Amino acid sequence: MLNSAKPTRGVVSAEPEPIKLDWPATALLIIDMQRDFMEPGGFGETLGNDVSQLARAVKPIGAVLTAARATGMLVVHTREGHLPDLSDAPPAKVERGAPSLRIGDPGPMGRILIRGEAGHDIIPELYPLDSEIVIDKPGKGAFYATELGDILQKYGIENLLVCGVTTEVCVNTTVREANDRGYRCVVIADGCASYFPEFHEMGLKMIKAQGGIFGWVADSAAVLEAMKVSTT
Ligand code: C5J
Repeated sequence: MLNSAKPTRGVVSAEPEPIKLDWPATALLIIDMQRDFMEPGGFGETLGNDVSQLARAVKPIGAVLTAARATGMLVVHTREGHLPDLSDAPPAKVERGAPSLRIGDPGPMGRILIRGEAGHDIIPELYPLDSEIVIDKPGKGAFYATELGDILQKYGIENLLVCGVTTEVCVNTTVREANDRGYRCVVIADGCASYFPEFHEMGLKMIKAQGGIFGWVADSAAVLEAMKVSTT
C-alpha cells in the first residue's frame, strides 16, 4: 500500500489482548453524551449524582471523534430519552427512586429526559455533524427499540469503538447487546465515565474479563495510534 493511502486495518493495543480491526467495517458509537447526564440541572443530577465525574471522558472522545471524522469512519451518536407523552417510558423507570425531579418534570434545561428539550441534546463539544447518525433510544441499550441494528448492517459494520456515559449503565448494556449480536466491541476506557469511579473500573473489568467475555478495552491513545497505522 502507498504511504498516502488510507489505512484499512489497524491493531489496537487492548486488553485482554490486541485486536486487529478492519476500519471500513468499524464504527464509532458514542453513547448518551447529553446535557441531561453531563450538566447540573439534568437527569443525572436529579438522581443525586455528582455530574462533574463525567467531564473527564469529553476530551478523549473528542480526540477519537476528530480522527474518525478525518478517516471517514461511520459515526453514531445515541441519546437516551422519551416522547413528550411518556408513552415509551415504562412506569417502572419513571417511578423509581426518589429523584428531585422525575422524567418528564420541568427542569432548568426543559423537561427531564424528554426528546426535543435542551437537556436531551448532546453537549456542544461533541455535537454531531449533520452527516452523522443520531439514534434516539428509550432504554439503556442502544439496540433496544431502535434502528441501530439495521443501520450497522446497512453499512457493513462488524466492529464498534464504544465510548460515552455511563460506563456501567448505558455503555455496558449496549456492549452486551452488541456482543450478543456478533459485534466486536472495543470500549475506550478513558472515553467512558461513571458518577461512581469504582463502577467505572468494575464496568470495564466486566467487559474484558474471561478472555474478553463482552469485548476489548483500550485507551483512546491506543485507538488513535492504531487508526494512524496501516498493517495491511
Ligand atoms: C443512565 C446512561 N445512567 N446513559 N443512563 O441512566 O447511562
